Amino acid sequence: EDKQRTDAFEARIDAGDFIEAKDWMPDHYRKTLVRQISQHAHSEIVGMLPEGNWITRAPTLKRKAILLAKVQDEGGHGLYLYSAAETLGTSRDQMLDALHTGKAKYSSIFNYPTLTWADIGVIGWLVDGAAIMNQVPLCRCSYAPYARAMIRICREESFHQRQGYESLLVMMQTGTAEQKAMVQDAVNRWWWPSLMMFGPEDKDSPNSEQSMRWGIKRISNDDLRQKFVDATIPQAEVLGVTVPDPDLKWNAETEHYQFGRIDWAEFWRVVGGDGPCNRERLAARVKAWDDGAWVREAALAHAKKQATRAQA
Ligand code: FAQ
Repeated sequence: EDKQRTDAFEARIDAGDFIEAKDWMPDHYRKTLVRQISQHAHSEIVGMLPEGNWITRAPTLKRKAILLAKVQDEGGHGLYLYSAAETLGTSRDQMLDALHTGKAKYSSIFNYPTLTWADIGVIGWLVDGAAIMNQVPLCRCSYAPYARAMIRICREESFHQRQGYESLLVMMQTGTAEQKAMVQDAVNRWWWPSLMMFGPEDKDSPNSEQSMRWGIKRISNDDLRQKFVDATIPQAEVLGVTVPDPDLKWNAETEHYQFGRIDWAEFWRVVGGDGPCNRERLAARVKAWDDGAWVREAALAHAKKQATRAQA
């Protein structure tokens, strides 16, 4: 019977149908989605930390208001994504427990420090830029609740990317020599980690083949990374910065930029928990959870009281 159901499911996927929460799906499809969506949600929530670090030090009221709104959006993205994952039968408590005990991953990029104000602009430009490149195809993910969440998220990410690029343009066009150097230094530190956001090369990506077949991922890690480099280098030229890659060159035949070798040892070290800020990020999330215990207890006590009253 399962074989029949699986065949029917595969046929729907091949026909370009979207799968809804109550539809039958293979266990492995469900597991893959819970893994990817929950890790995506964790990335949004952990991703608030590097930028949150600069809210109190933003240089003007305008920049502070923008940054506050951006970080708040990220909290919202995390919540839509946790909700999308919950439709697959997992609970928020289970997902958070997996994050807090180090079992669930979140994007490697958020384990790097934000050393100067220019990092905030560069995160918008490069990190949100990479996020959009990866997330626009997810708006067509075969699992409909995830696809729907991604539509709204992508609209907001696009504002995030632009605010970052605009703040860098201001620094590069009207800033002091010191401010310009600060932007270049931030680009030097964030360039390679941004390319790593797309995940391992296709040949080393254990989940890609099945996820592509099921329409969970629509474009491969390497293809998205290439699209990102092709889109970003002209933007770097307008900005007046260079990327720290001596091997970068335009290939007129393929009409793509060729880029140098990514340090995969660094990538796996950071994914494995040993990046510059992994411990600090996880400790901040665990502390926030522990500090919020009284709120959860109060909410439960209130709900119980309401229920008893409704019965009486
Ligand atoms: N970091 O077989 P694959 C944002 C893991 S954007 C850490 O290729 P898959 C917005 C991968 O999980 C960032 N781990 O895996 C924002 C797997 O391990 P597992 C979040 C990584 O799933 C901006 C193993 O390596 N975006 O937050 C990374 O097919 C600014 C093998 O890899 C998303 O999550 C990595 N970079 O492809 C917020 C998008 N790459 O799970 C604040 C949705 C790979 O088997 C400020 N996710 N791994 O133990 C995806 O598109 C996919 O999951 C990929 C990975 C492409 C990330």
